[in-house]
Amino acid sequence: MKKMFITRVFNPAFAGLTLLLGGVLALQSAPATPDARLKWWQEARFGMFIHWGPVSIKGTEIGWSRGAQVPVEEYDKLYLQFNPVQFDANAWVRTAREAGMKYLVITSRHHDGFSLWNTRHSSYNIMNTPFKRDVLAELSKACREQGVKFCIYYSLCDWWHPDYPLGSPGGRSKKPSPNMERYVEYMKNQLAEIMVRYGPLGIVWFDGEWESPWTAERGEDMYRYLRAMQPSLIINNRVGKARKGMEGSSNRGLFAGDYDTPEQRIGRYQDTRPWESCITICQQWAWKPDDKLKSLPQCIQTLARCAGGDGNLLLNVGPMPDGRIEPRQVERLKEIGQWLKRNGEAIYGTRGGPYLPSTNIVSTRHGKYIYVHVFDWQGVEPVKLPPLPRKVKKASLLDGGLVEWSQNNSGITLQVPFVFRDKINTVIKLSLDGSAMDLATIPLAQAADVKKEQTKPKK
Ligand code: JFZ
Repeated sequence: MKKMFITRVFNPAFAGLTLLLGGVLALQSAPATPDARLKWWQEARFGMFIHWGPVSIKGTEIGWSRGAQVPVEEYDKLYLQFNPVQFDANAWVRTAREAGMKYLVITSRHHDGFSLWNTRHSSYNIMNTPFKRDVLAELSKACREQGVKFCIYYSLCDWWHPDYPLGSPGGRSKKPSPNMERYVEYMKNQLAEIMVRYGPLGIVWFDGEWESPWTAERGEDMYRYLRAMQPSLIINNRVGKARKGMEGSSNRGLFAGDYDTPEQRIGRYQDTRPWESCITICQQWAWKPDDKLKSLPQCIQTLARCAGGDGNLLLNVGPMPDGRIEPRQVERLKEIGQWLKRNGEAIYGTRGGPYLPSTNIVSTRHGKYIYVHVFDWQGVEPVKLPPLPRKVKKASLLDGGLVEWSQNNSGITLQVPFVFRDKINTVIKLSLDGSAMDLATIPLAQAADVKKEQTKPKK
C-alpha cells in the first residue's frame, strides 16, 4: 500500500538526474505523465466549487462567521429556517456544463458541521430543515444524467461536533470532552455513506487539515480507507499535513494525497505534480449579497493561467438561500462557456508550457501543437517569442483565421490583425514539425510582456 504514495512524492534521485542531464535529454524536463487515475480530471481543467448551507441566510462566511459575525447559538439554529425551495439540481448542473465545467465539488459538510445530505450519523442535517430534501442525492443524480463528475468537499475539522477537540470561532476554542477517535469513526461512517449512496465520486476534497487534531498518520489512514472503497477516487493534498499554506503546494517527501491546492491564487508552473487552484467568482466562499463579482477577463485569464501553469481551476459559486445561483453569476459563467466553445481546444486535454507563464502570455500544448494565449493585446507590436527547438509549420487562430508569422534564429514573431484579436485572450495555434510534449520549459523575456507586473507589487 505504501508504494502507492511513493510514486506521488518527490524523488531526489530523479531530480538529481534531471539536473545533470537536463541540457542533454530534453525528455527529462517534459511534463510528468500523471497517474492514469487522474487523467480525466487533469484533462477536464475546469470545475465548479459550491459552498452552500444554512449560513447563506445570513450572507456571512461559511464556518468562519460562527461565533464571530454570528453568535454560535444563532448560527446553529439557522438550519431550522433553511428552506431553499428554488433549489433545482438540474439547473445548477446545467449552469456548470454551460460554463464548460466538467466536474462539480460541493460542501457536503463544512467546518460548521452541517450535513447537506440525509445522513443517519447526525441529526444536524438537511432532512431536519423545513426543506427536507437530500441535496447530495438530487445533485449526484443530475450530475450523472448530464455527464458532469460529482465530487464532494468534506471538512476534517468540525467546530460544531462535540467530539472534535476545537470549536468556534475558527478553531480557537476547546470542547469540554472531545473524543478524536470517535470523531474519526464518525467521519469514516459519513464518507462511506456518501460513497455508497451517491458514488462513484470523482474527488473527495478534504479541508481543515491544518488544525492540530489532524495528523499525517490519520491522513494516510483516511486516504487508504477511501481508496479501498473506490480505487479510482482522487483525493486532494489536504488529506495530509504537507500543504504549504495558501500557496497550496506540498512539502516534498511528506504524504500529500494526489494533488496540490493553491487557494485564492493561481498556482505557479508545476508539471511534476498535478494541482488545482480554488478561486471564488466573487470574494466570499458562501453567498453574500452584492459581493464583488470578478470580470469576464479576470475569469477567462485565470482559467488560461491555470492551464498554462499545468493546473486546473475550481471556480467557486455560493448559491443563495432560496436555492438559486445568482443570475449575474450564472450570466458570467455562460460567458466563460461561450469563450470555451470557441477556444476549448486550447484548454481541455492540454498541458502547460512550454513557454512559462508571463504577465500577458501563457501557453498550453497538446501533441504537435502549442497554443499561445495573448491577454489584453492592444498595441501594434507583434508578439515575440524566444527560439523554440522545433520548426513551426503553421500559425493560425482557432477559427482558422490567418496569423502573420515568422521564425528565425532569434525566435518567433506573431501578428494578428486587430479585427481578429480577442481582447481578453487571443489564442494562436502553432503547428510544429514534431511533438510539443517533450520540450523543456522556456522562460519568456519580459520584453514579450507589457504593463501590469511592472506596476504591481510582487507578493
Ligand atoms: C478553506 C476553508 O476554510 C474555506 O472556508 C474554504 O472552504 C476554502 C476552500 O478552504 O480555506 C481556508 C483555510 C485556512 C485559512 C483560511 C481559509 N486560514 O487558516 O486562515
